[in-house]
Amino acid sequence: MKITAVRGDITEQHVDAVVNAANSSLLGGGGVDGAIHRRGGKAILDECRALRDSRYGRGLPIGQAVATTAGELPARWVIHTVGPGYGADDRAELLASCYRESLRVADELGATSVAFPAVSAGSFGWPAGEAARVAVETVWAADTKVAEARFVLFDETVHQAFQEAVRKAGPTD
Ligand code: AR6
Repeated sequence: MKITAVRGDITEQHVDAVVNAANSSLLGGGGVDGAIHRRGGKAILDECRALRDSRYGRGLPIGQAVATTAGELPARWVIHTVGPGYGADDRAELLASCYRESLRVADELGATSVAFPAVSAGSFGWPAGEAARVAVETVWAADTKVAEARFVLFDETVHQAFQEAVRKAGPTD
């Protein structure tokens, strides 16, 4: 798998699927979530509402992932996942689960290129270095057909942390 860490805006990525750092409500919020719903338009929110009505009446649990259309975004799908807050006891396992489950959903969709944000590294309070290590190690070790994982980071410090984690993971192709 080719793994890269680029600085940019996740809503502008031309990939099969972009991952959203959502919350359990699936009804939007700030950060990446706000940007995806703003740029992607109403179709995404409509599908999220339908998912709440059908499968996730109690909300999408932390560490799980579910897909919707990508509306007006250049991608084909949005994969919504809910990261753990930094205080959670089993936070590293839950964050790893976000990436593993997102890749599992990508495989179900037949998506082979996926853009990830730094899940939990914003409102949810994770230090960039720890968030990057869990993210890159998990994606690197995943059993998946996804051929390209692109981490898209908004802030330079977070970008540097992910670049460092990718470098430590060794050559990717
Ligand atoms: N593209 C890429 N990265 C971005 C973008 C963007 N357009 N916008 C922000 N980031 P966050 P979390 C970076 O807070 O910590 C929401 O309200 C940001 O700088 O989006 O998982 C949800 O509804 C940070 O490095 O996600 C939840 O309630 C990283 O993306 C909660 O926040 C993640 O920050 C989720 O918190």
